Amino acid sequence: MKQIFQNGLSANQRLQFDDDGFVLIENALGASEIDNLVSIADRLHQEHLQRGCCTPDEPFQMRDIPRLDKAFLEMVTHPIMLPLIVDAIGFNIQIRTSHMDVRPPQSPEAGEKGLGAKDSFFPWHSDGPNFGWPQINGQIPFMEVKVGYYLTDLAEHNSGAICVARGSHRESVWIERDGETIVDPDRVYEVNVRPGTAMLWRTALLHCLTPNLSPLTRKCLYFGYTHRWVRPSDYMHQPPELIENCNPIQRQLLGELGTGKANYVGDDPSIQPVSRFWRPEEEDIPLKAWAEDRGLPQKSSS
Ligand SMILES: O=C(O)CCC(=O)C(=O)O
Repeated sequence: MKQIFQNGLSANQRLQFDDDGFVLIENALGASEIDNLVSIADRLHQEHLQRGCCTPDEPFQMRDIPRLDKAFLEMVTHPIMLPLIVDAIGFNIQIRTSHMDVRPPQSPEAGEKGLGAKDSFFPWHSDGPNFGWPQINGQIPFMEVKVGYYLTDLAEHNSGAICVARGSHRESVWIERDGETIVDPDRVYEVNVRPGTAMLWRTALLHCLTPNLSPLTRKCLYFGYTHRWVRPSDYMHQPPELIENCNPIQRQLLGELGTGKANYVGDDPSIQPVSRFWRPEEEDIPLKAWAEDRGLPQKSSS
């Protein structure tokens, strides 16, 4: 199947991103990209199994993944997804978090609790810091998008796919049923997709996982992009040897200013204190010119 390069979200994708809170991009990854990413995930998983850090039947996650392999670093600026990300949230962004998830098949008991129930293996939640994001009239402002890249087949019900509650970023989707508070089943979308599909989604959306009752181990990658003035959650600074080999856009997305080699924060004696995360100079924000070249908007969505 053909990979389609877009210069931003289409009108329908924009509507779905605003209303439902997510869009799916089929064939975001080509067959050889998928094979390469799966082999990296398998290698990292094997290394941890050999060190006894996890057992074969346990879910395995690694975070801050651009430092783990060059192919993961390159996913940060994936040519199909970056125009959509920048169109959705703007160019003044960086990676807040990233993770690789490997979820082996589970026993049937994992399916006995209600989907996303509090006592299930993966309850409904939206992503946020301890003590929560600020809220406006009960809603979380648009703080962040994530891209999920699905590397294995999740087309079947209960194959460990993520479920999102449509529209839960803009209104409550909780209802009472049989004495329990549940997410309205009409709002639940099980992301049953083929390998190579990507999902661009607002992390304010409620999400949970179906149990993996399939015979396949589920493998996927996530990259969360937030405004530059929010602190990353997976790192303070990336290792200098990683930054050294990055291009300027990768450096921006990995949270650095300028070349990443100097202290750019708070060192201007004429304006004290100053932070270039708030007041970026041209060299701090190469994604701005990149976005302008593509006619992408200057402002984030709401
Ligand atoms: O799809 C997954 O494995 C987990 C997704 C999730 O909870 C997240 O990215 O915050």
